[in-house]
Amino acid sequence: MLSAAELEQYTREGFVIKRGWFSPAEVSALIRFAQDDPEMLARVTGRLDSEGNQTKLSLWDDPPQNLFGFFARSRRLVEPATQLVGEEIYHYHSKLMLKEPHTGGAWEWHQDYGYWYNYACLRPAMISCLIALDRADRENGCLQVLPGSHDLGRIDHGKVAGQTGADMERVDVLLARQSPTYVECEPGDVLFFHCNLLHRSDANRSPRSRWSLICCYNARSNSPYKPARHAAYQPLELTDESRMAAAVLEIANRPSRSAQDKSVPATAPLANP
Ligand SMILES: O=C(O)CCC(=O)C(=O)O
Repeated sequence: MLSAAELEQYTREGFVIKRGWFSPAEVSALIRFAQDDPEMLARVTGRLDSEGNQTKLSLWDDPPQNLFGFFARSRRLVEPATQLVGEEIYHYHSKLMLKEPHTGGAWEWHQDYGYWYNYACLRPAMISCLIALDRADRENGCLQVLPGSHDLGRIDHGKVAGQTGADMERVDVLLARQSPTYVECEPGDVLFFHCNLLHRSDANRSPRSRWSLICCYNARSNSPYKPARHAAYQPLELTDESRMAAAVLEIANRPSRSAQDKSVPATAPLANP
C-alpha cells in the first residue's frame, strides 16, 4: 500500500515511483518469457517518430493466464493503482515497450488520456504503471515527465509523424517554465502515473535495449460508454503470488535465447495505444 506521503506526491506531481517493486528473478523471467512467447511476438508493431526511427510495442487488452497476466493482476500494481484512482479499477490494456539498441525511436509529448478520451472514456480516472525491465536512463531513452502537468486537464492532441502528440504550442510554454524530470529506473522499479501527466521519451542512442511493461487500468465507473478500443469493465482476478513464484522458477529453468538477444520483428503500425 502507498503511504500518505506517496499519495500526496501523486496528487501534487501526478506520479510516484516504487523502487525494487519486482525482484530481479521476476524481471528476468518476464524477459525470458517474452522472448519466446509467440502471442506477444505476433502482436509486435512499429511506430515511427519524427526522425523516422521506429519504436516497437506489443499490446493486449485481456490479461493472459501467463506471466504477463500475473504481473498485470498482481496486488503490487493493483492495490496502489486502486488507491491512486480512488475507486475500483479494472485492466484496460497492457503493452510491452521494446526500445531497441541504437534504433528504438522517440515518443512525442503526450497524455495517455489524450488518446483514451477518444476511446469513449468520460473521465481521466485512469492510470498507467510502467515496470522497468531494463535499466532506463537518459542514454537509452528513459521516460520524461512534466511534474504537475496532470492538473492541466486534457490538452488537444494531433498528428506528429507516425504518432499522436500533445499541442506543442502549450507544451513549449510549459517547458519554458519548468524542466522535465527524467525518470531513471533500475529493472523492477515501477512508475505509477496519472493519465493526464505529459510524458515523452528520447530515441535509444545506446547499445542497450530499453524494455518496459506498462499496465494500464481504468475505473470501473469509467468503462467506455460504447464499444471502443481497449477493454470494457471486467472484474480483476488478483494473482496468486505462489502461482507467480512457481511460474518464475519454471521459466528460469527453461533453456532460452541469450538475455542479450532481444531483437523482435515488427509488423504494421497500429492505432494509438
Ligand atoms: O516507454 C516509452 O518510452 C513511452 C511510453 C509512452 O509514452 C506510453 O506508452 O504512453
